[in-house]
Amino acid sequence: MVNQTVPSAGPGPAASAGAVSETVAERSRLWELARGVLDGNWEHDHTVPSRTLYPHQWSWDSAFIAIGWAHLRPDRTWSELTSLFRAQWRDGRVPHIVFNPAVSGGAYFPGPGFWSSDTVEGAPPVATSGLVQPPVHALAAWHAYRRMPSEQGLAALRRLYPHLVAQQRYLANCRDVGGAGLASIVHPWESGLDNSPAWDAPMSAVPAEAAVMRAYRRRDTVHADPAHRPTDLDYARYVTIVTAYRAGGYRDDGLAGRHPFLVECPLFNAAMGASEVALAGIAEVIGADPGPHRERAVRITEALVTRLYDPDTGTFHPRDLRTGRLTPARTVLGLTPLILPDLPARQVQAVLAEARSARFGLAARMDRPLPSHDRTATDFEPLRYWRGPSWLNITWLVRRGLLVHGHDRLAAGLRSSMIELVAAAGCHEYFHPDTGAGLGSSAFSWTAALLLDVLAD
Ligand code: 2M8
Repeated sequence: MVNQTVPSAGPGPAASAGAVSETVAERSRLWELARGVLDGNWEHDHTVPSRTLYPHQWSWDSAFIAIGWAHLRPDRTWSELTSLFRAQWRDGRVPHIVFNPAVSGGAYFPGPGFWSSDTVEGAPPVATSGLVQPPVHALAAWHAYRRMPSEQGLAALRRLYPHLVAQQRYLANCRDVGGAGLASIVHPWESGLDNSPAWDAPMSAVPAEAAVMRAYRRRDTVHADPAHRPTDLDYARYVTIVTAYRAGGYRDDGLAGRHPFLVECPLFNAAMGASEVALAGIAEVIGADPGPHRERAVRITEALVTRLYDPDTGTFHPRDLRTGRLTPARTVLGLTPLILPDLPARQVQAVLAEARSARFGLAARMDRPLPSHDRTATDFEPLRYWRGPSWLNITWLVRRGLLVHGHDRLAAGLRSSMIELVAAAGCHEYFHPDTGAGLGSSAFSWTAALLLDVLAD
């Protein structure tokens, strides 16, 4: 793999308190491993999450990946985000998949033909999905810039700023189905945690039968163990929900009366709030007004606390707008509002207690990685995707949240845990939450990218 640029950051100094054997040699080995994954997944102007499972561009993957490139090739940070936002729809939505026309339409299900974005007014010339993903992009752009400030980065921020603002405006104006200042997701794929137990309650109301999938060919189960992936019944419901949204031309007006899945997600809205904080930072360096972004961040945080915090469980839960109720599962989604700097002390303390409990096992020295679901729950599944396994992007976000609120020792526990996972198993897509064994794709981009980011700390 050719790489003409010498990393300006590099793996950094060896050893930090509580870390795994962070010798210079080991850090260099991990650095090169991660670099190899990102280089191998680079595709002319973006990075695929995985060559096999996900051969196109994914929205929130690109945001995390952009952070990793800042440590190797900052030019690629900006190329990654620029190529994604080139596919932004006229209404401001940033599609969750941008299809590479050079890749066969059958390589991924559901492919471009299923989404039919070309028939929709306001969609870009390139084929995309019609859904979105958690808006972590402003957060990522700002984080990457602060990691590696440069004239090129500043110019990129200037170009990206109006697009990032339009992305937030779309969510605030078109997706506030509940009318309380939070954005709703219209599909579990929009959460990024596709088959999380968080969606079991709202998904059970979506009319579908597993037999629906006989009409389609899933591609994910060709590359990954079906026992680790969402079930056919999950997929039947995924298809049913997209079909309903697509039938309305992916329009958002009147969703409350007609759409089968409408949920306010804590992670999605925490990302939206944290991105307003990041936009305030960006606005300051490019000479725009940070005030409105700060105000919006405060309002989103307030709405999140009012709507999604449950004082009885002491954590955040998604709200199902079809029933008006909070969904009962205690998943890792509940910990992610920590990324909001204005989260009140009461909620910070409650979420910390939840994170440190046997459910998630957060500690300054983790004995096992952070799971995606409550380990003590009867429906905890250590192998199945977002129903138990550990993921580095979520661990990275929770770690950021801990740093934002000054819990450096706990943040160090997560950092060590991330490094240990990759040191032992490689840059896997996700990891067994007990043994740390690598699962899913073995050369996964956001794992590599976020490993680089924590190694550089
Ligand atoms: C997974 O989601 C896609 C659908 O978007 C899939 O399963 O085919 C999720 O892990 C999601 O968070 C991620 O962005 C995507 C690509 O890595 O894969």
